[in-house]
Amino acid sequence: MNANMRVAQLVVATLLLVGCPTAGLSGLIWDNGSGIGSLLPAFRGGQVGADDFNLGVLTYRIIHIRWWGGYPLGDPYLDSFQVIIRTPDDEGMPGLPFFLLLEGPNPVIRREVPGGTAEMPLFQYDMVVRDTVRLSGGRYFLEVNNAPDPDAGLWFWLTSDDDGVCWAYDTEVAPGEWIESEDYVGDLRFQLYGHAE
Ligand SMILES: [Ca+2]
Repeated sequence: MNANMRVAQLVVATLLLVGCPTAGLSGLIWDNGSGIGSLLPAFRGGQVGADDFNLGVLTYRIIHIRWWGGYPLGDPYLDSFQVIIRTPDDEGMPGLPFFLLLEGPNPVIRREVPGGTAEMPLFQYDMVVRDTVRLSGGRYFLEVNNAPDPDAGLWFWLTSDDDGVCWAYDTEVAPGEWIESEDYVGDLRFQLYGHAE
């Protein structure tokens, strides 16, 4: 290894340590983030959403999660995100929590992005994963909720297309159960960054 390579490694390591949410971001390992589907909220107020991803056969360390959303009432409030990675249950639905990535040690950076309207601006959210989150190959679910308390306001997760499938933790049709989206279809818009180990 020559000196230039050492410097380059040091720069990369420094970027990771600093955790800048946008600079030096590489290692896209799951991409549901390229498009914008319907601007209509994918879920009813208070519902929690999740979508699946598949890492194939390799083991990955997840270092950064990015997702997009907005506020149907047009008034961004103080976010309080809970981000959870779940394994599938026996029926292929979102199952037990595998990693709970809470807001406290994982501050979420919010910034407005093009594509919204004056009444409903759209936002990108970036979270540096500070814990060691290592996922062996296979299928998982990413759940993101933002203070799903109607008194705190409403937040919705943008979809990335209009024909994919996502899941909602239902509060009305089948309380306490995950249901597969049928009436409000679309993959949820998110990206995972990391590296194979
Ligand atoms: Ca999906």
